[in-house]
Amino acid sequence: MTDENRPALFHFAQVTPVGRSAIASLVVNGMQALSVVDQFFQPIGGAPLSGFPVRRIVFGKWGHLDGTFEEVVVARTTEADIEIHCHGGVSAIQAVTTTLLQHGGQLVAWQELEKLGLEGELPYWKKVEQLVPYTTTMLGTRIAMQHAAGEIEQLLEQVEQLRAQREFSQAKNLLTAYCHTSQYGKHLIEPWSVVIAGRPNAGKSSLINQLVGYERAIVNRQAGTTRDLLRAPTVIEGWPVEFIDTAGLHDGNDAIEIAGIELAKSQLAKANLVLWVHDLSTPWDKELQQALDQYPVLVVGNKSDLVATSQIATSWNHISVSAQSGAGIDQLLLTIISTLVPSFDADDLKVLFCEELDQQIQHWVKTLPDV
Ligand SMILES: Nc1nc2c(ncn2[C@@H]2O[C@H](COP(=O)(O)OP(=O)(O)OP(=O)(O)O)[C@@H](O)[C@H]2O)c(=O)[nH]1
Ligand SMILES: [Mg+2]
Repeated sequence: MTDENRPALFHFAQVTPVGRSAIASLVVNGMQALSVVDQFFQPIGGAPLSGFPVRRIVFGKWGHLDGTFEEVVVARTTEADIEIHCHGGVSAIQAVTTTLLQHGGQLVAWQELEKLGLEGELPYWKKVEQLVPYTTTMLGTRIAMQHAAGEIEQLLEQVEQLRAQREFSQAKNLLTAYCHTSQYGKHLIEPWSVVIAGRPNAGKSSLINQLVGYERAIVNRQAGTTRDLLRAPTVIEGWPVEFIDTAGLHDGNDAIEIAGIELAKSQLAKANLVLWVHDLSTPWDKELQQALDQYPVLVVGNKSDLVATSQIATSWNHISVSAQSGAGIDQLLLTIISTLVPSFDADDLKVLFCEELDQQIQHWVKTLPDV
C-alpha cells in the first residue's frame, strides 16, 4: 500500500484509455524507477532491463506479487523514462500498477507526467548544465561543463559497447571509477566545511589567517579572544572550502564565552573536517585524543617555532606548523584536501554531481557478470 506521507520515488501514468483494449501502456518516469522495474521485469535471455541501452525494445515477463506472470514489452525511452506495454485486459494493467504503487511509485494523469518529465526529472546532463552558474571555482566549472558536454553519456556508451563485446571487467572498471563520488562531487558547488577548534590561545585565529592569506580574525595573547563563529571562504586546489574559527574549548565562566564554546561544539558535529589546534609548547593529553575520535579530525601542532624540532612529539599523529611564521602551512593545505578527497587528481577527476545517478551506476556495476 502507498503511504500518503512518503514522497514518491517515481511517477507513472496510464497513457492508453482505461478499460478493455488490445494493449495497455504505462509510462514510468524517474531515476529510481529502473531498479524497481528490474526487480519485476525478466527479459527473455535473463539480463535485466538496466543492462539494455536506451531505446532498445525488450520482450519479457512481469512477475506479479502472487507468483503469476504477464507477458510485456518494455523500453527505456530516456535515462529516466520507461514504457511498459501489456495485454489490454484490466487485470494485467492493474497488477503492474499495484506493484509499482507498492514500491514507491505514484500514479498520476498522463498530462501531469509530461509536466514532471519536463520540470522534475531532467536527464543528468541537463541538471549539470543548470549547475554551471553555481560553481565558484575553475575546477568546479570545468568538471560541470565536461559533464554537460556529454562525459557521462560517452561513458555509458563505452560501457554498452564493452558489454556487447563481453568485456565485463573493463566495463566494470569504467563505472566503478565514478561510484560513490557524488559524496564529494557535491562539494564542487557547496563548500567543504572545515572547523578550527582547540583550547583557548592555541593559535586558532592565527591559523585561519594563515590559511586564507589575510587578517580575517583578531589575534590576541589574551585567552578567550574569539567568542562568536567566524567564517572565511577560500579555495584550495580548486575546491571551495569554508574555514570556521571557533571559541577555545574549555570550561569557561563568562556567559558570552560559554555561549561561544557551545556554538563551537555544535559546529564540530556538522564539520566535514575538524582542525584541532594544539599548542606544541603545552603537554598533549590522551583523554583529549579519545574525545576527538568521534570527529573527522586532523590534529595541527601549532607554535612549532617555540619548540626544538627534536622535542616535537612523534607519539601522536599531527602536522606541525607555526601560524606565526607560516612554516608548514602549505603542507597543511595539501593534507586538508587529500583528507577530504582521497586520490584527488585535478587533471583526471572522475566525479559525479548527482546522487541518483551515482546509485544508478552502482546498481549497473552489480548487474555486470563477474568474470
Ligand atoms: N610563537 C608563536 N605564537 C603564536 C603562534 N600562533 C599564535 N601565536 C600567539 O598565540 C596567541 C593566541 O593566538 P590566537 O590566534 O588569538 O589564539 P586562539 O586560539 O584564536 O585564541 P582564543 O580565540 O582566545 O581561543 C597570540 O599571542 C598569538 O600571537 C605560533 O605559531 N607561534
Ligand atoms: Mg581566536
